[in-house]
Order: sequence, then C-alpha cells, then structure tokens
Amino acid sequence: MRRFSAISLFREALGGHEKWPRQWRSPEPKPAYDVVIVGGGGHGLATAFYLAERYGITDVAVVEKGWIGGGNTGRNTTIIRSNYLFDESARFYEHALKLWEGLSQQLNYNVMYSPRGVLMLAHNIHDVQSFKRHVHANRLNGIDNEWLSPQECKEFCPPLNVGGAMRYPILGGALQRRGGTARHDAVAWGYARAADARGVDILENCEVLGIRRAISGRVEGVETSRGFIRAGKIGVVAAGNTSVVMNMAGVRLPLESFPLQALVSEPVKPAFPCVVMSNTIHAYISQSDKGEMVIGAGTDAYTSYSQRGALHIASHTLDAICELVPMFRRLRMLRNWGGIVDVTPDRSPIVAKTPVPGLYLNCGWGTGGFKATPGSGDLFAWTIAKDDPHPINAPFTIERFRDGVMIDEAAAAAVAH
Ligand code: FAD
Ligand code: PYC
Repeated sequence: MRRFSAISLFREALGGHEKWPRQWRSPEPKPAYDVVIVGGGGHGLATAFYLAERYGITDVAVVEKGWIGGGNTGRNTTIIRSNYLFDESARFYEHALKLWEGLSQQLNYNVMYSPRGVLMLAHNIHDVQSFKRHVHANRLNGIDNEWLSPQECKEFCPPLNVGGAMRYPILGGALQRRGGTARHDAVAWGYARAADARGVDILENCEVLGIRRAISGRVEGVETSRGFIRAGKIGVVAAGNTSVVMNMAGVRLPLESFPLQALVSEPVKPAFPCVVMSNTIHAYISQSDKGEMVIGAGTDAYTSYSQRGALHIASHTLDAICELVPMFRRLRMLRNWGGIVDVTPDRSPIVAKTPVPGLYLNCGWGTGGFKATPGSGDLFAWTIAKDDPHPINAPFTIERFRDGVMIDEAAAAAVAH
C-alpha cells in the first residue's frame, strides 16, 4: 500500500498523474519467456505489441524497474516530425510518422496525435542555409517540408515576434505541416493495453540486475529484483540506463548519458497554434490539450544520471522564449523535470542485433526518440523476430562506430548535445 502511495507521489511530481490509469497490476513472472524486453517505455511496449501483433510472438514479458512510461516516454515534450537530413534517418522517422497517423485506430486508444505543424526557426545565415538544405533533401525523399519567410512564419504562428532589433531575429523557418504532437502517457498506456490484450506480461517494479549467459555465449535470461526469468531472446530498450544494462552482458557501448529538461506553464486557453522549435536557442514550445505551454530546454553540459536539469539551462531558454513570444512574459511556470537521454557519437540511434547471440539493442535516441516510438517498436520487433534487421534499421548498427559509417544527424536534433 505504502509503495503505491510513493509511486503516486512520483507521478504527482511528473504531472498529469490524475490522468494515469490505475496502477498496473503486474502478474507474477513466469519461469520462462520466448522474449524478454528490458524497459517499459514507449519503445519497449511498442516492441512487445508488434511482436504479438505482426509475428504472433505472445510469450513476451516487458520488465520495467519502475512504472511503465515513467522514463523519458512520460517526460518528453512529445514533438513528432520526420524532417531529418540523411536518407537513412528520413526513412526511419517517416516510417514512424506514417504509423502515428493510424495509431489511435490500431490501438483502439486515443493517443491524441495532433499534426498541427512543426516550425523550425532560423536565426542566422547558417540556420537559413542548413534548414533550406533540409527542405530540399526532405522533398527529394518525398517528405513534406517547406521554407517560410518571416512574414509567413508570423501568419502561421501569430504570437511570434518577427520584428526588428532582437537578440535572436527570425529570418524564416522550415515548416513540416504533418509534424505535431501526441499525448505521451496515452502512447505508453495504449501500447501496454494492446500488448496485454494479446498475451504479453508487463512486469512493473521489476528491475533487471544481471543478464545470464550460457557457456556458448548465448543469453539465458535476466536476473531481476523479482527473481530469475529465463528468456530465449532479450531486447534491451532502457534509455538513459542502456550502458549499465548492456554491461551486465559484457557489452561496452559508445554512449553518454545526459539530463535533458522540460517545463510547463500554468494552463491557459488555446493561444499557441503549432509547435515552434529553435535549435539555435535550444528552445521548443507547444501547447498541450490541458492548456499548459510545454517548453523544452537543452541538455546539461555534464554527463549524469540525474532526472533533473540545471536551472541556468532552463532560464536561458525562458529568456529567449520570452523574446520570441513576448506574451509569454506574463505566464507563470508550473513545474519542471528532467529525463536521462543516451547519446551516440553520431547522434543517431542503434536498433540492431548485438555480438551476443539472442541479445538485441535499441538505444541512443538522445533528445529525439519519442517521435520514433511506433517505427522503432515495429522495426525492433522485426529484428528480434527474424534475428535480422529490417532494411530501414539495417544501417543503425553498433558496428558503424567501428567501421566509420556514421549517420551524423547532430544538426537534426532539436537541442544542444
Ligand atoms: P524510456 O521511456 O525512458 O523507457 C526506458 C525504460 O527502461 C524506463 O522506463 C526505465 O525505468 C527502464 N529501465 C532502465 N533500466 C532498467 C532496468 N535495469 N531494469 C528494468 N527497466 C529498466 N523526443 C522526441 O521525439 N520529441 C521530443 O519532443 C522530445 N522531447 C524530450 C524532452 C525531454 C525533457 C526528454 C528527457 C526527452 C525528450 N525526447 C523527445 C526523447 C524521448 O523522450 C526519448 O527518446 C524516448 O521517449 C525514449 O523512449 P524509450 O521507450 O526508449 O525510453
Ligand atoms: O527531436 O523534435 C525533437 C525534440 C524536440 C525536443 C526534444 N527533441
């Protein structure tokens, strides 16, 4: 009883707690599963759902150390877009975007996908050149993205200040109209409910403490805080904590973990029509359906496993946002929080088999993996089911860091790394 109260307090701290459905009643772990997924975030739950839905693999457990969706899935600013520069990423994120479009129907759960348009602001000549390059590259890949003049930015998003002498003048913007937002906790719960209905076990408060391997090297199962669970295959999707979990299997990764933070204002009536991002300022804004302005800041400068960010990062963001949208000066902030993002050297994810037989890895989404959730789950399920990557995730290997075949998307990220 007391444990559930503590969890409610955490949820309270995260906000939106009153909307979270009842505490998931975790079943007792079975002694063995075909597949164990480590990490009950959106990606892990989506993987379990697609394993069951597409491949009929239902003897699956999702093992979560806290509560489902309590990691980055429940902490992010929910921006969805597919306007990435390189072909490999554009294919991946566009695959995800197409799945978002039908997700509420597929899960029979309203994930509140809202394609209200994502406008990325340019503040200097470099931004203008870089975003125009993105617009052209995206259109060659059949992905919508268009260039707007400052006046067109203002017409699309009237609260923006496109006037004269500013520290961060708006010189134009790249608009992806199909981009938008979705409701983060609904995504976790929608996938969880649909996976559960297909026979997947979701084990909360069950921390993975070790990965057992046979003499052959193949995985045997996971040591958890609720006992040993045998597994034919193991998929690790433990954002932020990936290195810790993969170390348990003896796999070292080129990953660093950083806190990334966000904040919300008091709720107000609908006032902000779209998503606005500024990579240069490291700020992004949208209005949630509850009325709060959802604001994201940059990553901390230091690696850490803390789930809160440094205050000076947030105040820099707020300073700049108040200049871009002057009416926000009158808003009061309600709460802030952080999540731990894991970042690869080329700022692109790993969705792949590992050198350990039966062990699969999905990580390195950094500041931008929420938008990928359906695509990531779908392609990771393919990879686990077939023991072979899908052509879309085939480039996203661990070996690319050894072989130098990077997918260097740093500029496509929304925030500083
Ligand atoms: P998570 O939801 O973090 O799930 C991983 C789970 O693994 C956690 O629940 C954790 O408890 C569990 N776990 C860890 N270790 C263990 C263990 N040993 N045993 C069992 N379970 C374990 N992306 C976007 O696309 N758009 C955005 O606007 C955006 N904004 C962001 C803003 C912030 C402040 C943050 C922090 C991130 C943002 N992101 C955004 C990134 C996005 O949130 C993540 O990339 C995405 O949610 C990752 O999903 P996941 O399911 O992999 O991770
Ligand atoms: O990738 O769009 C994004 C994003 C926004 C905020 C953090 N990441």
